[in-house]
Amino acid sequence: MQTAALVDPADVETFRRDGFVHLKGLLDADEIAGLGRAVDAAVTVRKRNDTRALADKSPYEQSFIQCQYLWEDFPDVRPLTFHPKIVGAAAALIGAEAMRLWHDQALYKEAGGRETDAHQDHPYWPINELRTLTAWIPLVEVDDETGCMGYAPGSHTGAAEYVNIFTEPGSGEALVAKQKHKPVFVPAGPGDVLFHHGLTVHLAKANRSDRTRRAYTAIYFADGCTRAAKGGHPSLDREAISVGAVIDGRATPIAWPLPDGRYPEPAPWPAAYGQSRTMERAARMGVFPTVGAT
Ligand SMILES: O=C(O)CCC(=O)C(=O)O
Repeated sequence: MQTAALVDPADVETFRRDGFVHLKGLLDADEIAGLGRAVDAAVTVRKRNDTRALADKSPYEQSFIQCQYLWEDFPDVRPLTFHPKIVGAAAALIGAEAMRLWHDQALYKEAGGRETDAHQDHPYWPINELRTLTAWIPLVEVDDETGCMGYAPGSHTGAAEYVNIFTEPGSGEALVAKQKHKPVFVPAGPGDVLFHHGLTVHLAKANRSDRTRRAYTAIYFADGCTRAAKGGHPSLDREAISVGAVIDGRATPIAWPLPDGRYPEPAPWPAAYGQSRTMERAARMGVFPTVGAT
């Protein structure tokens, strides 16, 4: 049985008060460098069919290259997605005995990439309970120039609001304007992990540098959460989780503590996904694994 990563009680308090916390040096620099190479290799393969220049992408895609569920088709990424220090810290922050993975993703903001519009994550997810959080893991130094994250302190205690950052660039501004506190921008480097609650209002600066801002994120939720009525989501629909049911499918495995200390095995993506135009395009563009890839 793995033991909980030691998280300073002051950090837990900060997370619960502000809705985000910066854990500096949680991972060893050499270890994160190796894991970063595994993510790079995965992103290169996933994006092999996407030859578009930044200017030819949609505004949403100009915020970052997004590759989700990387742990499934790239086993070398699993030690990062299921890192006991990261998921153990997530459990301590949210106050859970066991955590499940919602999904992981690389978010690479290209040189010249636009800002990430402000939003809350939870409204995108059909999960009833608010026991969700994201680990945002920089693979390079990330600052004002390259596109660091910003969080509105205390916003996780406010109302949930859906912001359509996918097709309405700039739509996050109204959400920021409603917050009691302005976003605090947080430079961070390899080895650090930033955690934010599913309801925390957050955004990221544009990348004004000539380098890619490489970041990797994983979203976790407390074991026992249930499916909400709103919308669909591959993390649920692939495993036919019905509304109101506990979310316990193979797409959302226990991430901490790892049963028998072993990484979970992914489930194949249903063939129906390959037939949906939207999903087929997402797989071709590298956002999702291709059907039959795992
Ligand atoms: O990396 C970014 O630019 C945005 C990240 C984000 O929105 C998230 O992790 O929820």
